[in-house]
Amino acid sequence: MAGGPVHLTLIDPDKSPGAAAARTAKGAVEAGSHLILLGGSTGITPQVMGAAATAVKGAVRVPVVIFPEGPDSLAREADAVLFMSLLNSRRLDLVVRAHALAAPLVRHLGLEPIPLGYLVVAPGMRVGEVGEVDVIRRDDTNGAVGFALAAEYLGMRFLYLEAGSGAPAPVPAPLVKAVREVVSIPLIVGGGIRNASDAAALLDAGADALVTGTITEEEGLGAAFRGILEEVRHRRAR
Ligand code: 1GP
Repeated sequence: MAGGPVHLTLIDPDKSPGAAAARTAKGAVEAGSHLILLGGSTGITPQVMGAAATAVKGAVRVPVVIFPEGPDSLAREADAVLFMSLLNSRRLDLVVRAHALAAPLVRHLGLEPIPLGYLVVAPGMRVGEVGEVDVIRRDDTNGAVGFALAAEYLGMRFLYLEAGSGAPAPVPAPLVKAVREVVSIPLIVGGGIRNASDAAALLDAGADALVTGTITEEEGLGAAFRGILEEVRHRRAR
């Protein structure tokens, strides 16, 4: 992407409501994160999402984007929403039908929809289970490439490779590299990124954006988080 890779901080407004979300966002942006994603829990209400978005927007000047769990997680106080198809789900609603129900609400709320293909790689964690996903095996580069190219050919603007929140290891770098070699849309990679060496391997494989969530929930904005940001920052400065 122009200017080099970016980092996205995922904050769960159920675990970090309102002012807590704003504190995390402020610290993350001060450390160099480029965008705040709000989401992560099932059953979030528009009120909780709206309060978090308002608080975060009051604290930082970066885009605030909803990582949706369904129409109930949408709130007009955010800037945009990942308008994402769960490409390898067995649930038709998560591939496209929920989108037909949510689209008029996205329009009504004035949220910018960001067209995105969401591809879950093993282990997949909770999203793999709840989303009834046929996860991409960690060595199945051909499978990942097929979905990635299909997403691009369908006109999706971004591809998100997800190992699942809290995954013991991120999406394998060779899989990211194989996808990078064939698609031209930006690659977002998340799930299980815990330290600078995870970040370095994924960035060197061609990730355009890294998403972290669990690390700030469990370890705060300490050395590991800053190490990840440092890997992103020095690739931008090159
Ligand atoms: C989840 O990819 C994100 O959708 C972030 O994952 O919580 O493991 O950082 P972690």
